[in-house]
Amino acid sequence: MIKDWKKFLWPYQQAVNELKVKFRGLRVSYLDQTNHSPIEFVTGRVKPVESIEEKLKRRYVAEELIEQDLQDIAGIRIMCPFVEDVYQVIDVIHSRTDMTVVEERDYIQNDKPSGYRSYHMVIEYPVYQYNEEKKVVLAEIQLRTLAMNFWATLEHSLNYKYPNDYAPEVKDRLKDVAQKAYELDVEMSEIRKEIEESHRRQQLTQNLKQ
Ligand code: 0O2
Repeated sequence: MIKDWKKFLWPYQQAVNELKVKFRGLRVSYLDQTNHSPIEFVTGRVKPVESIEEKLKRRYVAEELIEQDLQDIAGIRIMCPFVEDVYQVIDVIHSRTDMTVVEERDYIQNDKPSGYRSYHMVIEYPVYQYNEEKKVVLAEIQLRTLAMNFWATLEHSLNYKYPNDYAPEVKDRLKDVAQKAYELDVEMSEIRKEIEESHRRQQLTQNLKQ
């Protein structure tokens, strides 16, 4: 087993720190330059050692394959106001030259059996160590709306406290809540479109009057 976890996890911690700064900076830049940021807030974490060990065991991952098989040791979460914003940020991530997308899972269009929705991207991200040696680590970026985050956060905390203790009816109710959260997202997007369209029409009328 890995003896020096601090040393092993350093590049992952560095990746999380740098990515948080970059995506939070992007939000500030959007707000400075436009009237809307597709990023509401950003969080990040390095997977705790106990969770890494549990996942290694559960998936029968050999220690020498840990870096390529465990894609979420470094995890970034980007919360977006609207569903369209999630896809906008995905495009931004694809266009970046400082990270490379190697895998994507769209759990927004294809929700999980639990009702969970988010967009997952695995990226390769280089960090530079004291001797200027470059180390490329994998990091998982989860993108979701505020409504998806509300559901996932509460469901995760319930599952963490009472693992696998749900009766089937409770699972169904949780799934139902996830669907309602998604309907809120869809409705908010429609309202936004209508407001933007009405604003556009007003501007057009004003321009014609001038
Ligand atoms: P944490 O604390 O958020 O990191 P696996 O990791 O083996 O379960 P896989 O295929 O590696 O599965 O990854 P997957 O399913 O694409 O994504 C796993 C992560 O997505 C989870 O990480 C959660 O963050 C989130 N997730 C997936 N399904 C659910 C769900 O039903 N409810 C909630 N709340 N989150 C979900 P971790 O490691 O479980 O937790």
